[in-house]
Amino acid sequence: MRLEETIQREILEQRLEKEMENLAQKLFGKTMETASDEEIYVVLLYLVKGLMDVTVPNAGKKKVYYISAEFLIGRLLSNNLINLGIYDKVEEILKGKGRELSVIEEVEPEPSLGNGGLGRLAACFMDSLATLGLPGEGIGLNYHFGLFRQVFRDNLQQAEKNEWIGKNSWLTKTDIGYDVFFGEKKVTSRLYDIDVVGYENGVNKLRLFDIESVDESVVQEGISFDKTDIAKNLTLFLYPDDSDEAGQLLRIYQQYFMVSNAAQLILQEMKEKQFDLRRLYEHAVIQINDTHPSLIIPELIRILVYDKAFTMDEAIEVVSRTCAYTNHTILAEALEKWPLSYLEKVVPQLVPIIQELSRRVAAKYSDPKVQIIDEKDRVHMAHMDIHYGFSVNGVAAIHTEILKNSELHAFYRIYPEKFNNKTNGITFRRWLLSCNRELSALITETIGTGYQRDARELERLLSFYDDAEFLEKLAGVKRRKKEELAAYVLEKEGISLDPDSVFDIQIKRLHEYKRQQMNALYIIHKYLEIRGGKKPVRPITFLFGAKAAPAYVIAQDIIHLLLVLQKIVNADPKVNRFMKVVMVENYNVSYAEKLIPACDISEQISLASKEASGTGNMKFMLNGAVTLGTSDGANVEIHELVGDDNIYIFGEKSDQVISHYDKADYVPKSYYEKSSVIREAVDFITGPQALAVGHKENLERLRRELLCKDWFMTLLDLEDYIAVKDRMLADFEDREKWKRMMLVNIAKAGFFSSDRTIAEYNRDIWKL
Ligand code: 26V
Repeated sequence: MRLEETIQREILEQRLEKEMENLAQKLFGKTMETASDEEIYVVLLYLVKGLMDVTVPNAGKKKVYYISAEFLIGRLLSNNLINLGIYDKVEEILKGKGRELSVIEEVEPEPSLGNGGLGRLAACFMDSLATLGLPGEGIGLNYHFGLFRQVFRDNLQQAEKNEWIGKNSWLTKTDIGYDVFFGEKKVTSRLYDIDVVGYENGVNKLRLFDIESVDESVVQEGISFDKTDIAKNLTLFLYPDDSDEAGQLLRIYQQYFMVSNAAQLILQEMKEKQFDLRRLYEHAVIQINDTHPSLIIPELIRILVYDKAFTMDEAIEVVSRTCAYTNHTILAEALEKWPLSYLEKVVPQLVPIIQELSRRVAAKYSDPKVQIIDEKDRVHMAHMDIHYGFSVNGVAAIHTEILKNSELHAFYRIYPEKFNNKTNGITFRRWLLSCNRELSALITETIGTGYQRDARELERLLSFYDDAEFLEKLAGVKRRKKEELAAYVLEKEGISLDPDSVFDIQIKRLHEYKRQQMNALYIIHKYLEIRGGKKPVRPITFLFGAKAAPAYVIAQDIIHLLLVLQKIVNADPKVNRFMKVVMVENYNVSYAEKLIPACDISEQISLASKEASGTGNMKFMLNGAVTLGTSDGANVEIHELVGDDNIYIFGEKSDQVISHYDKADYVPKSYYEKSSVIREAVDFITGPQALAVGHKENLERLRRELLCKDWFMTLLDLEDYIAVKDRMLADFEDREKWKRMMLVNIAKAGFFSSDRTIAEYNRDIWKL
């Protein structure tokens, strides 16, 4: 820091305390000592917003617009304090007034504007863009309730609405708004901004569109509501249940609303800056985050042709040079294909454009696999992105290879130059500095602060591989985080945990391909072993956190099984000294921030080829957990980085799995019949103990699914999973070996900083 900056910082720090007192007085007529926790939170909110207001915006000749239906930003207070460089000072000032910053942080409602990985990635990218000083904006929707709040009743998941926008929030209402037409129907939007401040750098904006006519009172029980009244419900929820036609239509309404606003915002900015629209691509790059914003392509073409006098050829050329597409999944059910008739109903003005785009493709390529409109009159959104964008990227090395060699092979043959890989990353500000202050303090004390700017510097920790004192401190931090989590779980879930047990954690969206059910079968297996007299050397704590889409029946059944196991295991006096099961309620970003630092075993057990990347796997390794995983997504790159000795890999490889699908030769029943271990575990699901606690219908359906379908091949990998997990638990007892594994995982995590990912996007795609 230069002298000038040091002086400025001192002045700022002296003013902070005064400013906080002033705000408390002005807003509540109280002092910092007498204000409530909620009031102090509001004081800090105003303080931070004020500071961000006077921070220099990142600027440049070209800007990236990251359009995404989800930005799972989580709570913002502590991150903003860290990025502004005032966390420690504010904590100290509060301490002087007898207050705890960690307590105040808990007051903040969490904005859950995402389902999982894709939305959380977008939030990490916002942080890294700002930190790298790159001009960029996120564009999305201001969902009033975000993702549902999960409550457990009768061992089943119930969904409730999740309010997060209070009188005081991070949102700043702007005077920007646009008319958006759905055919003849018109709604008027309103833009809200959230400032995103970089780590000791400038600010960018997250721009969330809303409509003022939204009526929160149309939500009846749980999260059900009349899906047809767009003016009232358009931005109420994130991805409402789309199992029926009304739900799917609402989703198209949301998508078009998002991109129409985005297009108008971008074009207005071009006009204000007097940029030549014919060179749009020199000033703007639009990153299409999965296919939810894909309608931006026909919408921009429509505006350029009808309002700006471009020919169709010219409009297509300009738009294609501006838009880039990221693929986040190969799951067929998640690849959007909208019936043309739905688009006719919602956005008839786009239909002729989409038809023209499709005609041009059909005239050039006869392969049915690459058509935009298929023979059933469905519009393949990803296909439109690939033909009419300049870049297609996957999110981990193996995922991009699968795109090129199988899922999108027909496209790869046409456009090999468009395909590129951008392995995901996470922001170390949230997933290390903020959620694990003890670990970051230890790292700083050991190798200095350089790693906070350049995450690769974490590798310097490797020189402490044989340093018993350092390894002991590392284990001490883990122990402390496990104690903290145990206290929190006791308070929230009413279950007491033993911090000396192994903490085995699987937290992620509930989906069959992620195979929480395989972990459940392991738990049953362990339970039966213990009942049979084979006790583990050390108790094991199995922790889960997961929400399931309300319409996803088998996912609900898996949650039910986990809750039933929780009841059975924790109540069994013969067993509960040796194992505990906890499915935490309402898993979200804030809960993740408590679970991840406390983890020993990171469960990343998706069926190989199905998890595009995963990002939880990165957060866990960064916090010193060891991965138990399949060769899938970013696990493959973690494996390459840490080497065979510091990770536990099991299960069939992705090419074997893909070949099972091609040949249709996987028969779960044969695995059941061959192995008594598998049989006993599967049969337990509908055995007398489970039925005494759970519901017959759910449990029978789940067992039948595993035996007769098992689309994601749980039984295929189960025996290998059990063997490798048992070996891992045995290795945990070699404490010196385990601490070294922790060290190597932390030291090698630098590659997974989203600063690296964003630098690569910029180098290869955006060129800002
Ligand atoms: C979407 C849907 C929507 C409708 C019904 C079922 C379904 C199932 C899956 C999805 C996934 C949407 C895409 C997604 O979230 N992908 C995740 O993106 C992360 C960030 O790149 C990545 O780490 C995860 O592996 C990937 O699953």
